[in-house]
Amino acid sequence: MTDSGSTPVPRGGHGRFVTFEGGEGAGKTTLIRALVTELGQSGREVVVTREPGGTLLGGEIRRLLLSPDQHVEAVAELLLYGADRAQHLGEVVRPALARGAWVLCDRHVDSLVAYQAFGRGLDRVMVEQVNGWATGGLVPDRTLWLDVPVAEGLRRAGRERGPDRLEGAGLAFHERVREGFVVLAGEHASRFRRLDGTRAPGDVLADAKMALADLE
Ligand code: T5A
Repeated sequence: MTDSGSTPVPRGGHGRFVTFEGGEGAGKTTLIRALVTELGQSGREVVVTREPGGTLLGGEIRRLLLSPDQHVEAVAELLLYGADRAQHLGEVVRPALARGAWVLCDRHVDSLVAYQAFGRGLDRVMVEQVNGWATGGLVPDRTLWLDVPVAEGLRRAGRERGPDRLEGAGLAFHERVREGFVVLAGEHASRFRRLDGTRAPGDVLADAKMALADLE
C-alpha cells in the first residue's frame, strides 16, 4: 500500500508489511516469535526485522540511541530514527516485499509519532515529514498495537536488564507515548488493530492471527 501521490512501491506475489507497535515491554518480540512459526507453516517467506537496528548501519544507530550514557538532543534523536528507517526500508523491507515475503517489523513509523511527537513534544508535522522522507510513502498493510498499562510494560521491560535510555525517560513520558498510540489508532483505524497485551501470550497470538486473517 502507498499513500496517494507517492511513488508506487513495486511488490511481487502476496508480500505483506505488518508492523508491531506499543509501549515498552508490550510483548511485541514475544508475539512476533510465535507468529513466525504460524505464518511460515504455509511455506511462505517470512522476514522478521526491527527498528531501530534492522541493518548493520541501523545496529550502530540503535546502540547510540539506546545507550543510557548518551545524551541525545530531541531533534538529533528524531533524525537518527529517521536515518535508521530509510536504510531499513531500502535494504530490507522493500526488497522483501518485492519478493512477495511477509515482513514482520518490530516498531515502525507510529513509534516515531508516539515517542518523538507525543513523548518528546516535537512538532508533529516535522515528525511526519521525517517519516515521509524515510519511507517514501510506503504504509504498512496492518499495524498490531499491543496495549498494556505503562507501569506493567516498564516492569516487564526492566525485569531482565536495567532500563535503556528511553525506558528510563519517566512515567509521564511513557503515558504521553501511550496517548499517542491511542490517537494514532483512531486516525488510522483501517490499518490499526488494538490487541490487549495483558492477556496470556497464547491468547495474544490468537488475537493477532484473527487481526491478520483478511491479509492472507
Ligand atoms: N523508538 C523506536 C522511538 O523512540 N522512535 C522510533 O521511531 C522507534 C522505531 C527501542 C526504543 O526506541 C524507541 C522505542 C523504544 O524505547 P527496544 O529495545 O526495541 O527499543 O524496545 P521495545 O520494542 O520496547 O522492546 P522490549 O523488549 O522492551 O519490548 P517488547 O518486545 O514489546 O516485549 P517482549 O516481547 O520482549 O516482552 C517483554 C517481557 O514481557 C514478557 C516477556 O516474556 C518479557 O519478559 N511478556 C509477557 N508477560 C506476560 N504476558 C504477556 N502476554 C507477555 N508477553 C511478553
